[in-house]
Amino acid sequence: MRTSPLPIDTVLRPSQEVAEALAQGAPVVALESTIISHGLPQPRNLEVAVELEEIVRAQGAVPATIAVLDGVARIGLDAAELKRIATEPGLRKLGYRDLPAAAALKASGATTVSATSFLAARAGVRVFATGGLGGVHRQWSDSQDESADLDTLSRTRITVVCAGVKSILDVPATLQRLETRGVTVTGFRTDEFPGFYLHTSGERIDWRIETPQEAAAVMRAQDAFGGPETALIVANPVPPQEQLDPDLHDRVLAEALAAAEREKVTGQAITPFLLDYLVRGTDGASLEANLAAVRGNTRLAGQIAASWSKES
Ligand code: PSU
Ligand code: MN
Repeated sequence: MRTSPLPIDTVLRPSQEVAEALAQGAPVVALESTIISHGLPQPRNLEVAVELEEIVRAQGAVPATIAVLDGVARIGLDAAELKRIATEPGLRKLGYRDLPAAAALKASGATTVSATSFLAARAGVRVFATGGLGGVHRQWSDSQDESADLDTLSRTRITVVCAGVKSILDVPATLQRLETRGVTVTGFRTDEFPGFYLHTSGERIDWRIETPQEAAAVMRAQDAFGGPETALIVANPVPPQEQLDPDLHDRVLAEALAAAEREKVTGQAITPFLLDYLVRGTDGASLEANLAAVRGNTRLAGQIAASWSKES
């Protein structure tokens, strides 16, 4: 005889503050943890994790940083838990598919966009801020490396505020996949898809929104239609004055891609490898652009969550 499923609270647990906010319909913003553990160098990563939570609070919303700790997916971390994510050696990087194994084996790990989106939606959090999404890698036809972020966003009702997709990727191919998979893409005060470290990737997008209220209106329309639970991407470019110098970007990225090929870096390791190469190869300038993007996205996500909770 088959045993009945475990109750969800054995694998997924919101903090008390997040649970109360959700019960009251107050605004909540999900934040991912892979950017902290694998995307940013120490010790800046912990400072950033704390700062992003403060930015969410300044918009009148409750931050919910998401990670798996000792086999439980946690929605909202306290200061000691954030520190664990930022400093624990060898912390895993968990995508959506890794969650059941991590839960059963009582493992700990930081969650990527795919795992964070899934867990946020499961917990009832609708708005999520990150830096840049994963997507289709260059030379996809050899590696078949397409981030699981895209698959999760094609079947998860979440609003992701991001500075586009990481510029280490094949951006046109990623936009094409998002179209095929039915993910709604909007530009916040822009007609061009942002380029993560760069203000623009040069790719056109079809829908432009001007205010957080318009983003919330798109979300209400998604729910009015019902149907497949797809995501909404709000692409928010880093301001031109805070972007990485485009020539420096292109030069160091070419070096980084060549190094990854030489050193045969593949799979989960490639994204952290390339991001780290860029930080070192630009003397930290890519890090500043990355942080400017994440801060702006977090602020806008707070505003969208506030608008969404007011009107729904
Ligand atoms: N954005 C950043 N830094 C990061 C990431 C995104 O500014 O480190 C992470 C996200 O967690 C994203 C992941 O989901 O990189 C994509 O990894 P992969 O290409 O292995 O799917
Ligand atoms: Mn990948």
